[in-house]
Amino acid sequence: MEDYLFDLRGYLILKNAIEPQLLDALNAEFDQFPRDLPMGGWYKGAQRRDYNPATGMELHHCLEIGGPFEELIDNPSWLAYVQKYAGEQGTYVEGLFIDECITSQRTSGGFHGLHSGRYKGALRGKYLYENGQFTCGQVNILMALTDIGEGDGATTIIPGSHKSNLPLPHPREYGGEGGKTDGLPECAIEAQLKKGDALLFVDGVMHGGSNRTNPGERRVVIYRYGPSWGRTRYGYEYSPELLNRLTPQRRAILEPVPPCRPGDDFIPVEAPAVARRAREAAAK
Ligand SMILES: O=C(O)CCC(=O)C(=O)O
Repeated sequence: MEDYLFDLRGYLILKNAIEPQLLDALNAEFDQFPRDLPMGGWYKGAQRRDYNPATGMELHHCLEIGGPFEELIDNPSWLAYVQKYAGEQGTYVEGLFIDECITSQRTSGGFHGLHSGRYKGALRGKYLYENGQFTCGQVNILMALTDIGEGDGATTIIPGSHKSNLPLPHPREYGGEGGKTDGLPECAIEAQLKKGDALLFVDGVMHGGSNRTNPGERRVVIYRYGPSWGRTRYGYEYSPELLNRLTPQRRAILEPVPPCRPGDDFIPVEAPAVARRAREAAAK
């Protein structure tokens, strides 16, 4: 049923995906964020880089902060889904890579205009199901650290738009293409979440964040998973300090294929799952 719904709508809601202790630890990290950090300013290896002035404070590359952010990399609540949907399973490049990881705090007046959709969409966000297999370019996990109900600025999705052939009419009326938004097209839904829930969606589905009108702030973390051969959107690189302290499974998701530079004294290996299969075959 889940695969059917993901294929049909382009998203799934994973209830209680983050256990309460981890949720508390993440919220404690958010409490420490310097709210006056200027655009471009760094905080523990993450950089403030709001997508646009309406989206609110966003720290990119938040995995460098460490601690609870590392535990999210291979969280069992979604790992098998992202492996299946975006991990190129069964191919010579099987594996995952997190190509963007951000924190987002949105206060009253903030929103993220509708964007994406299949029509003229980038290959990076494409949805594809072929030969009995999912091959998505990017699958996002948006984790709610606060309850996100009416007026809280829930993520909006146009279900099925990852397969649509036509553009959304009048996108600027819904905050798209730099417009402002007071409402949503009737084909859109608000993915309201309880804290601890996660929204999984293919980036190729049309989505955005509705107007936050309530006081207080919406807190989310977003990890974008793609295939092992991806690279980060803005050129951020995971530091050796971070990579070296990770478990092998987590490291393989941030550095699926270790770099091999001219003169290096080793023969490079394939993507982790492929290398594992080769080892197993050799051992037989
Ligand atoms: O902030 C949101 O709810 C939507 C996030 C978004 O548009 C994105 O992940 O590209």
